[in-house]
Amino acid sequence: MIRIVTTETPYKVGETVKLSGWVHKQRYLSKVTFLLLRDRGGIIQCILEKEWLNFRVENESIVEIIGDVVESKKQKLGVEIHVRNIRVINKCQEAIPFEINQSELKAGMDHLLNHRTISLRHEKNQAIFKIQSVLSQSFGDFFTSHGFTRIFTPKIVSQGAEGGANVFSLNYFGKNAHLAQSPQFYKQMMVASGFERVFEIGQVFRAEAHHSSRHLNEYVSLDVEIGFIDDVKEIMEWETDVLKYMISRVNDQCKRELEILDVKLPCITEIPCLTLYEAQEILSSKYQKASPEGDLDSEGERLIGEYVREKYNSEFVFITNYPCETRPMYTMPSNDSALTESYDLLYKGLEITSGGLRIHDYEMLLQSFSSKGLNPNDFASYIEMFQYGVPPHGGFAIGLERLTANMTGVGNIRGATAFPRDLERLIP
Ligand code: AMO
Repeated sequence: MIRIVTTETPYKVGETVKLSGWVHKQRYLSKVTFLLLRDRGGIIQCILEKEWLNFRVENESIVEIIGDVVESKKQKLGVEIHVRNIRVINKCQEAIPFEINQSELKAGMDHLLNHRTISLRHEKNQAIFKIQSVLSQSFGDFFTSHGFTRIFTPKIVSQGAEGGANVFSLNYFGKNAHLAQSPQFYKQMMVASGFERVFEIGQVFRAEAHHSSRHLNEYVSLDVEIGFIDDVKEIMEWETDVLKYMISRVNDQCKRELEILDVKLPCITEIPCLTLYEAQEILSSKYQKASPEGDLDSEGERLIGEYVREKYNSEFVFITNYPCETRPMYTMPSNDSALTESYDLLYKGLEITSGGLRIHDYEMLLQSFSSKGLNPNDFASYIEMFQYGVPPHGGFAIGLERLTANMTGVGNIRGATAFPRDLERLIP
């Protein structure tokens, strides 16, 4: 008999089926034992009577059940399983470190992360990572259907691509190497190699010594790079369109998960846009909040998130026109100004994306590297291609965990990361 999975297979009343999974919860009455069986699809009630009445096994053990499907209006699935046979496949041998068959996990974040295989079994965590899976899949599907090529670029690199000191170093057979901060140079190189439109879904590494609810030291970057584009607005339109598509896919494919998390996704029509200058002015006049030179800090982002929700009824806002000083060396400057053709996207007051046009002129790029105090020779394998015909191009990157955390209402980015890496955590 083939194993069926709860909620994935329509049940036929009267049919005999085989199910396997974890023993979620048991309740013993004088004439009946109720056993809730959990598998990747959800939870189903199984009824043990007569010779099975005194069957006992620890919760979280793995069992296989063969039983009859019986109509039950009280059950969400509309059916329950009357057990004909139950077999223990692998017993849970130790008391689990915290209860997972309650509506909420009642333990601190560290404890939950220390025992990740247990906390991930909770249905809210199952829902978060299923939504994350659909987000990444739909991101890829959207761009594939628009003529983009999926690329895989190295994560062991000779130089950081984002500037700054937040790079991890490693010894690469006696040479100094780094873990990639982003696929920035390589996605541009793939555009220059003739692929024109590329995307990548991959891990990147930031040696940021932050204790924060929004920073990881390893995260998944959803990257896009588009050739033959010379207006940053077009890039913002691509991002708006992919987000609309990703949200519609989650709404279609994750109804059960959204219900478990009690989450309603935003409806994007148009994303409002503020220049950095306007955002800083709003912060100063409306919230008496000073901003760092050429940027917003996390509190400023949060307040701007509140502002656009009130004013535009939007959970998203683009912030544009950052100055050259606060953007990386590859960013295209605006004509006749010290600003750049770049943007950040905030979602519920948290930056989830940076993007913009890139410099495609060789001399201008050399100049930009030098003005940031970087030696162009250290980046020669990237810079040299700009002598050989590179189209105008630009792109963006979305932090998958930040997007997932905000979408699922998880307050801390670690909750949207299966196995987070932060200042203290290297295991599990
Ligand atoms: P940036 O450095 O702004 O831009 O990163 C893009 C997005 O990645 C996410 N992110 C992080 N998520 C978790 N932990 C971190 N430490 C972390 N750092 C960044 C954020 C952020 O908006 N190459 C450019 C993108 C581009 O222009 O194409 C880049 O990496 O969501």
